[in-house]
Amino acid sequence: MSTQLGTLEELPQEYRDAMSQIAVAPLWPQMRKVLPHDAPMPVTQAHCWAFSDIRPLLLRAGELTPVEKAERRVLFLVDPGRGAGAMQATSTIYVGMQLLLPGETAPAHKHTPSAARIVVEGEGGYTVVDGDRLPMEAGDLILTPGGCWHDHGHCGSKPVIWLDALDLPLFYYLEASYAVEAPLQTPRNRPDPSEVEYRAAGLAPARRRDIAPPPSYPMMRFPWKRTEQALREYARHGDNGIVELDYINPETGASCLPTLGFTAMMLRQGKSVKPVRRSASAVFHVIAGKGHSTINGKRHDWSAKDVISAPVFAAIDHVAEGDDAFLIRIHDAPLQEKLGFYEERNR
Ligand code: GTQ
Repeated sequence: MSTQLGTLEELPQEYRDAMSQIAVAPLWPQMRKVLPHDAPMPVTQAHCWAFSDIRPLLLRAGELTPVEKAERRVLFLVDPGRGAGAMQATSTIYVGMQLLLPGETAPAHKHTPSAARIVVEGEGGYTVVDGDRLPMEAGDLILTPGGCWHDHGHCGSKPVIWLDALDLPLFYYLEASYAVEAPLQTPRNRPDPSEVEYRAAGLAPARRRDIAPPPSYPMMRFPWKRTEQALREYARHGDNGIVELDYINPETGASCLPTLGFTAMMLRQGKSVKPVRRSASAVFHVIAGKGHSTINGKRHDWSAKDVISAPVFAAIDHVAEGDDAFLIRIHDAPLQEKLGFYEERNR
């Protein structure tokens, strides 16, 4: 198996010019770059963004730029492997920290990419998704799937900050990304489906499926309180392995969004967790606790509200220090499964 397939430089200059002129190029000098042996060569570099670094700059954005002007007041997290301005934390995952000040609203829009929010700080924020008003409490996961109208508001008294996660890089690359704007929605005067139709795990409304098929996105809000409770019980009575729960569509059991997966994790204090190497890339958001993750040999220390990225096939060890830690892993396994290549490898 050759690793070197010939270079562009060894070809005569006049031949290279002739190719450029008619807009063609030889594959062989670039073949190994696009088809490396045995495993991909990720561009993504693992990184840890400390919330304590982002917060002051985000609050400053609140002074510098009114929300009316910004539409969405967000600082997005830039993969160091891609460099300045890259709207990617990994190959497929965009994440940003969004700020809404008391009394502000972010106008309604819908777009082709799907999004989800994880609430980081503050009380009184809400997102209206297709007419349902979803309260945003710390740690809640709020979905705004592609094609669903959403606007944000804030009736509390202190700044609200949440983490946005979108499959924007994929949609942008597909030349499929665009948004449609609209005025604020008038929310229905009832609690959201997580409080009504899907109040308890394993229960879903009985429907005449022939005339009323379940909605594609039946539940848009996953309250953190319930998730934490479920993780703690699972940790107490589960098989003592890795304590993880996937966020799923309660009607179908499929991932809660089409391309992005969300997995709640509990790390028991002092215990090292070494998951399999996955073909999916990941972004971890720390809900509570502190610890460190060694990713491909490099240690990243983290505490509550921080964000850590990991490239595809990363070897990752997590350790929670002091107390149990809770994280949400955002990943692209659902996309890879749909495309038929999701893979896990032993280390
Ligand atoms: O809140 O709708 O970070 O449309 C990027 C694009 C947030 C949003 C982002 C968006 C939004």
